[in-house]
Amino acid sequence: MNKTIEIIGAPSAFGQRKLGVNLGPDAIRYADLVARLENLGLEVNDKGNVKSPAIDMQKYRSEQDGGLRNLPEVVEFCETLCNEVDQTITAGKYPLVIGGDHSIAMGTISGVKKHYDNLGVIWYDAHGDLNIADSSPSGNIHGMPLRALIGDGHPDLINIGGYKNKVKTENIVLIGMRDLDEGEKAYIKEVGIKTYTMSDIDRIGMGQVIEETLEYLKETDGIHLSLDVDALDPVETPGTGTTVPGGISYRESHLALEMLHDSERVTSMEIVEVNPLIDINNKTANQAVELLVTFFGDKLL
Ligand code: B3U
Ligand code: MN
Ligand code: MN
Repeated sequence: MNKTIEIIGAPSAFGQRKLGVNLGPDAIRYADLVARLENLGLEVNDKGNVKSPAIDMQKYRSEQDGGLRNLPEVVEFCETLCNEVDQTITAGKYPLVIGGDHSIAMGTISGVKKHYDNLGVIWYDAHGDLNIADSSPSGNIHGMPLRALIGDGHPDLINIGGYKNKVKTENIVLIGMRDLDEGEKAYIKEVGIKTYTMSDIDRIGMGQVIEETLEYLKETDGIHLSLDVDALDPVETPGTGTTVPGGISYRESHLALEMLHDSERVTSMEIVEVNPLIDINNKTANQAVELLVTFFGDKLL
């Protein structure tokens, strides 16, 4: 990596219902992110956290009818993040966004996509995050960002950054899937999104999953990696809001990130859904940092 890595903290909890995920960026910083990347000989600049709308506790705890919880806050947050990411890339730096719940991906990717004609996206997650309000079982917007980036959903979500249709369905690879809602399953089949479920990973192995992913995305001019820590198995990685058993191991995740590093194809990254308030001794943030150190080029030998 010859670029400066620019860390952008995205302390959103608006996309779901568990406070603490907004503290994720600092939990990751306190696990020594900057020093550990600098130890690899890399140039690192921490931009701090983007400005978040205030959390109104009463509203946050309320039921909020309408199927899109905290919509104005999510939109405001993502617009700000989109601008920050855009500025980082314009300045020739490598954006590393640390979340924050997964709704922030609408901000990150809206900023990234301004710089690529044919952006690929790897969505490493237990979930597809392909809901629209009507198919969502929860009204939580962190279950909708990928669909909004494709161009479906509430106008305020699909137009973040002032434009729509940021990601083509044929440029997406889902890895780690094991909790898809019925509407999401139907949508994946209808539009044909490349998907690796946990059983695919078990059958062919993570090495082949990543090789095939890179081959599948060969026409893209940049790849964004959106890594939700709930892709990992909750026995090893407990500090996240919507855990699903039977996940990707910490070890398989290192392999994936090592191979993605070696490919030199991944041009931006975000890591999301670290929630220190439901973690054990900041274990999940520590793992996030270890995974990032691997992604940015540390070698076992
Ligand atoms: N698909 C469910 C659950 C979920 C999605 N993303 C997370 N959980 N983290 C939903 O609420 O949309
Ligand atoms: Mn997610
Ligand atoms: Mn998830």
